[in-house]
Parts: sequence; structure tokens; C-alpha cells
Amino acid sequence: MRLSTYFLPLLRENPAEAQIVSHRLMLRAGMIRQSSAGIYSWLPLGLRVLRNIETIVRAEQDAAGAQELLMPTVQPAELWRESGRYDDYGEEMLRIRDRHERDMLYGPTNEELITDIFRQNIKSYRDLPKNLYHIQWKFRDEVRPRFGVMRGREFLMKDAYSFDLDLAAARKTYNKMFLAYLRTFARMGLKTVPMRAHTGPIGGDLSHEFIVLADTGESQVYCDKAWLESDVLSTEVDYDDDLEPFFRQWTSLYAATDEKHDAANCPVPPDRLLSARGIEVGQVFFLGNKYTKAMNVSVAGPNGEPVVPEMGCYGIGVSRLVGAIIEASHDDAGIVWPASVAPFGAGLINLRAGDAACTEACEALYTTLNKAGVDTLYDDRAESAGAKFAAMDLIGLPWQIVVGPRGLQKGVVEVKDRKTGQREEMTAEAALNRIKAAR
Ligand code: 5CA
Repeated sequence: MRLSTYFLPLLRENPAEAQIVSHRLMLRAGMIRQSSAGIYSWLPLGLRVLRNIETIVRAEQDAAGAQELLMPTVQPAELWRESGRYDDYGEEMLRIRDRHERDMLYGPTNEELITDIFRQNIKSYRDLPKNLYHIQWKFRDEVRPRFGVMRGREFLMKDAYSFDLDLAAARKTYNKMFLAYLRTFARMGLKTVPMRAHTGPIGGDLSHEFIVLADTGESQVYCDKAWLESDVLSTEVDYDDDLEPFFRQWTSLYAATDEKHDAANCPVPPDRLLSARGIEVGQVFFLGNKYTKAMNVSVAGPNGEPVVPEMGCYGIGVSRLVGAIIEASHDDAGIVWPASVAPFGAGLINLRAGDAACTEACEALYTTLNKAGVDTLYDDRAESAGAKFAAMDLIGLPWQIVVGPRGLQKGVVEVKDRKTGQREEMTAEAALNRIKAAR
């Protein structure tokens, strides 16, 4: 992509309305624009990140045996009357009446709709287990939308819903999702700590929140410092393994949100206890038969008897993750994207846009980088070097390649690692190899 034609409205100044760094940087980097309180448009750069996050979420959901579908955003009220939540959900639900005076709503979550799809189509125990997910926009009319995409009113969520024949099978599915969540967040460069949680309006009796430790988190959390050394991606474990030992291992270290933490009875000695702020990026719930019972769902069991399936539901805040990743990975100059979610693999800076040799070298590099699968943002604008460096640092691509007349005379370009800030001169070919090798 050429920056001269790309829609990337960068802001020099810090927007007054943004209180936390991720919100400030998302606005300054031209990723989002607010359309009304807690509702945002995703501009091209922001959308690229959102899509990359979706791709990782999808890959791990699929690997864990969940199947993707897509349910609508607008739902009929009658399903929510069946579960009893139409009245319970309160002011957070956006209620709509259509031209035939039918009560509709903009979905804040999808338990009722998926349970209805299930009961209409699945009749036998032979069709179980099923775990179905979608990545869809939700609306919750939060009293205080704030911090940009972190607490929005409209936000993108991955929500999966599982149906199992009995408790033991449902527990296995819960464990699979537990592993999928740890892997998903780790692949985005995030360290998340699973914490026992309250179930709130979703219901059920077992639940974990996945918390990213970050100074600007909305909740106070406590955990064993040993969590900081944990690395789930280096753990050899397969979704088809018996995951109970894994689950036990990953819940054995102490971790609790403010609501669950009891200082007087905390099992971790003070020197090992980490007290920090946290951002909730996902939550898993074991629901039991709360919805299947309320909505009269049953399948024929092995002897023809009706069995009420056990459910679980599993949410990931896809749009919130964009903010959470920035909170966890930025510096004074801007965002520092982990390569797995970066909007482009590399940025190419032409220091002298009017210079024939610089332009020729840049064009050649641009072509080879893209051909090699390194999606490249090429700053071909006639701006000052300072403005180009600042823009590249702000948008935080993992690699910058700087092409200038002085370097070209020596046959080199400069490669900068955005994370470490290290700069090194090398041939264009070596630059390409360096970036390819790091992927
Ligand atoms: N039905 C279940 C999951 S299937 C559910 O709705 N769970 S939830 O309420 O915990 O939401 C799932 C995730 O969505 C949360 O962990 C959080 O990361 C994200 N989320 C919730 N509310 C908001 C919001 N207002 N803005 C941005 N993300 C949100």
C-alpha cells in the first residue's frame, strides 16, 4: 500500500477526549473515529488489525472443534421472553419495534438465538457434541461507555456456544475452550491470566475471566508472580488430549479478581503476590441447562429418552483486544504491534521522494517485499524525514526500512526494529531476509 493514496488520517495532537493511551493512539494513528458515544467506525488501518485478531481467534476456535456460523444482530424479543431475560436484561438492551409493531432487539449476546437454532435442528444424542461460534457485532447500552473500544456500546465479540449430552462431556468442552483462550491471547503477544469469576447476567455456575495485566485495566486483580513466567505456547498439548491435567495446572497458581480476592485468607505470601490492574479480554461460562431447560430443549438419548443438553458459552472481546494489545505494547512514540496482528508487516520509508535513485530502489524493494508475502506500507509522500519517522513510529509496524541517498551510495538501506529501536545498515536483500526470517 502506498501511503500517498492510503486513507490514514493521522493526528499530531493528543485528542482531548481520550483518557487512556490505547484510545489516544488509536485516534492518532487513524484507526478509528467515533460516530456517537461508544460507537466507532473502523478506518482501514484499524480494520486490518481487527481482521488479524479475528483470524487468530478463528484458527484456535476451529482447531478446538468449534464451527463458525453467523447469526443476525437483530433478534426477536419473543426468544428472550422464553428465557426470561427480556425483562431481566434491563436498560443495557437496545429495544427496537419494527413496522408491524413487533418487539425486536439489537443482540447484546446470543444464548437464546443459538439455543433456538439448536432445538429446531438437533434431535438426537448422536449429533452431540456441537460447539458453534460467530464473530458478530453486539450492542450494550452501557451507562458509561469509555476508553474507546475498550468499553464501547457497539463492539465485536466472538461468542461460542456448546451443547453436550452430559456434565462430563460439557466439562471436556470447557477445558478445550480454556486451552483455546490461553493460546489465542498468547498468539497475540498477550499474557493472560485466567481467574475464577462471577457469572453475572449470563448465568451458570463455573466461569473464568481471562485478564491481561495492564496499568490502565478497569479491574484490580491479584495473582501469583509465577504467572509472569508462564508460557502456554511452549506447552506441548493437543486439543484431543485429556485436558483435565492441563486445566488443573493452569488454575493451580493463585489468581483472583477484586471480587474474589480475600487478603486475609490469600494462600500466596506477600512477596510472591502481584497486585495489578487488569483488562478482561475473554470469559468462559459453564451454563449447565439454564437455557436448554427454560427453552424446552431436549434430544433423544441412547434409549430414546429425552435428555436436556448441557451448555457452555465462551466470549472474546475482539474489538476490545485491539485496545488491550496497545495498552500492553506501546512506547512514547506510539504503538508497537506484535507481528501476528500488525496491520502491515513492514513500513518502507523513501527519505527523498523526488530523488530518482531513491524512488527506483524503493519501488524495487516494495515489489519484492510484497511478493515475498510481507505486506508493506510504502511512505512515498513528499514529507520531511522527521514527519515520516514519526508517522511510522506512531502506527507501530514491526519493521521499518529506510531508503536514503547517502545509504544508497554505499549500497545499503537502514532497517529498524520498532520494538527494540535497533537500527542496522544492510543491503536491500539482507533487509528482506531479515524481515522474512523474523516472521
Ligand atoms: N455470552 C457470553 C459469552 S459467549 C458473554 O456475553 N460474555 S461477556 O459478557 O463476558 O462478554 C464477552 C467479552 O466481550 C468480554 O470478556 C469482553 O472482552 C467483551 N466485552 C463485553 N462488554 C464489552 C464492551 N462494552 N465493550 C467492548 N468489549 C466488551
